[in-house]
Order: sequence, then C-alpha cells, then structure tokens
Amino acid sequence: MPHQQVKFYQTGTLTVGNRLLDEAHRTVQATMDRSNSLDSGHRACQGCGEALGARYAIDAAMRATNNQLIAANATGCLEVFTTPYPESAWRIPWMHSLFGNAPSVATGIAAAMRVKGRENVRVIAQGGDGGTTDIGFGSLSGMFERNDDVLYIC
Ligand SMILES: Cc1ncc(C[n+]2csc(CCOP(=O)(O)OP(=O)(O)O)c2C)c(N)n1
Repeated sequence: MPHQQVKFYQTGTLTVGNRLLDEAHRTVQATMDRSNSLDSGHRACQGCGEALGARYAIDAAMRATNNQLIAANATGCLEVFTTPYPESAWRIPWMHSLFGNAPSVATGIAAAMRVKGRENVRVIAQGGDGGTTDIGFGSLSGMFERNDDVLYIC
C-alpha cells in the first residue's frame, strides 16, 4: 500500500510559507486542493481539539457546498482565538454573534440569502456547549421550531 510520511510540524504560514518549500518538505496543509477554512496564525494552542474539530467540519461543509458557505459563530473560545480584532483566521464569510444568539443570527443570514435568491449558499452556526445548551437554548429551540435551513454545530 502506498504511504506518505506524516509531518507533524508546519513551516511558515499555510498560505505562503509552506508553498515556498520543496514539495517534499511541505505539510499536507499546503496542498492546493485543501479548502482551508481556518488559516494558520490563529491563537489556539497546538493540538486544540476545538480548532481541529471546527476546521474539519467547516472544510467538509465547504467541499459539500462548493465553497458557498457562511458561518455564524457564538461568542466563546472559538471566536476569541480565531478573530482577535482586527485580524481573522477564517477564510469564509463569517459573522460573530452574541454569546446566546448564534442560531438567530444564522436564521437571519439564511433568510437574507433566500430573499436575494442565493439558494445555493448554505449557512452554518457554531457555538460551545454553553452558548448552545445554556444561554443559547431559547434561540436554538426557535431555530428548530421554525425549521430554518441552518446546520448547527455545537
Ligand atoms: C450575556 C453574556 N454573558 C457572559 C459572557 C461571557 N462569556 C463569553 S464566552 C463565555 C463562555 C463560553 O462557553 P461555551 O459556549 O461553552 O464555549 P467555549 O468557549 O467553551 O468554546 C462566557 C461566559 C458573554 N459574552 N455574554
């Protein structure tokens, strides 16, 4: 079976540095095919489960939607480490919501896309367990009650 040595380090930034290296020295992150929703340079710790989970989920969603994707993100660690003002590590249209209203914001984005006839644009909302099942539960419940066309990821 063909195999490829896995490299656990990253040299330079994903967008530029890796691609300046010889192909043999680039990490898998540098492949041009990778959709790369969450860029390097954010402030999560190495190996942060939330950063990896979010990136894998959004990368998959980008592939599934042909990159026609907008995300709403509740206040929480994911928002804090990816978007220290005035920077952002997200490479998709991304909107920061309050701690408790990411589902409502996502609903609004989906409604706006519907009105504009952009039915091919899909919407994702993401939040931590607190933003989802504690302070945000009313907003989430409303989203399900209305059967809004949003994928919510806790
Ligand atoms: C109304 C309101 N109360 C409190 C806060 C402070 N606050 C910001 S993030 C956060 C906790 C987020 O926890 P969780 O949703 O589980 O996400 P995590 O950061 O763990 O990923 C709190 C209490 C806030 N931003 N807004």
